[in-house]
Amino acid sequence: MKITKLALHHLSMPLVSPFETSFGRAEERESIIIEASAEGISGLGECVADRDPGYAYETSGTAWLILQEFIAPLIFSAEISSPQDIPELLSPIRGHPMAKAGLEMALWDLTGKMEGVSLQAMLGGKRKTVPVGVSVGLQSCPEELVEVVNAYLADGYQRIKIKIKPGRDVGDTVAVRLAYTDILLQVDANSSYTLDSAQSLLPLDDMDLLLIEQPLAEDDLWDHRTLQSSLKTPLCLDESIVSLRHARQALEMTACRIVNIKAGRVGGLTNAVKIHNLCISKGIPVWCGGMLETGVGRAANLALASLPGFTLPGDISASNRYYRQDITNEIFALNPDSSITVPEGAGLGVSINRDALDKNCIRKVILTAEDYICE
Ligand code: OSB
Ligand code: MG
Repeated sequence: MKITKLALHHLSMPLVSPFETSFGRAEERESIIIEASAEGISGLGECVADRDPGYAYETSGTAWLILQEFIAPLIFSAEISSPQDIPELLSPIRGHPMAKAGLEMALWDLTGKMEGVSLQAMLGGKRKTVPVGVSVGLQSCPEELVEVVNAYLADGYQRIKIKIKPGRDVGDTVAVRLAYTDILLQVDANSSYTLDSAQSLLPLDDMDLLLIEQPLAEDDLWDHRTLQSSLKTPLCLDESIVSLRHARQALEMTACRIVNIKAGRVGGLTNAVKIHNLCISKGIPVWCGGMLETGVGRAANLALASLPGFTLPGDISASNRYYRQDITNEIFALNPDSSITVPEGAGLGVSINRDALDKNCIRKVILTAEDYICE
């Protein structure tokens, strides 16, 4: 197929409650929704880069630039036979995985709609529902955190992840563990420790955690290996796994025992599936991370998480945990068994609520093949 039009919508959406991590506090979530058109059909993608470069170096601003100036011309000049060709097609652009992943998602959706096949089926997922948990941001004090966790447990979430940072780690975790001795519990530090300061995390090793996520720097596989060797609890890498090669090297050196897979972080669903396949072959459990996605990215995460290697609950909570009004007509709700149902419609299986999209849009651009190709 030949892509003839790309529409980019830069969104800023109010979160139902502020989300605080070791890298900052957010009351809104930015994203870029990408609509790619060919043969009168269009597909949706979501670029998960946020306003600030706190989680990763990409931002909604850098992704906007890269999409317009570098990705769009490559896409318009190519004959695309499968979304799986996108990583190779975009390989002349170094880095910027979230910008690439957003575009690739739109082509998965478009292909699925053209062929009448769901993303789940295209990726090879089978399960009708996927187990999910909730990621709980830093609160003002441990007592407040326990109250927030209590409310999510009451909603039906059966796995809790809490954010930690230096000075807000053991105390917070002990408080939740003492309040709820039996729940599935894990922590996420978002790269806020060094090998030295991570010594303060050693008491967590006796709190029956599912995993400790990304304690050390993004570009530091080696010190994760050292830390993992001193812990019984599995380390799980998020930020550090930016490619299939990093995943392979992390597993070869036992820098972690579990992998968090986010399509945005690794340049798209094609690469995400490859990392999943590698982890299965090595007996490493994986789970699907989240980036506070809208219904568009959430639909993609559900399809991905339905693959057989995703054996731990994902950070794919119900729509109402994030947004009062989402931009899709489909709203994802939590099932009583702490799962969410995978969409079955063609492509992502979701449609845009235009009013909601426009209401949250801070800038928009429409790019056409003629704008770029001079004949
Ligand atoms: O580290 O997993 C993370 C949100 C934004 C950026 C990074 C992370 C997160 C979350 C929330 O933990 C996951 C979600 O519910 O979408
Ligand atoms: Mg994380």
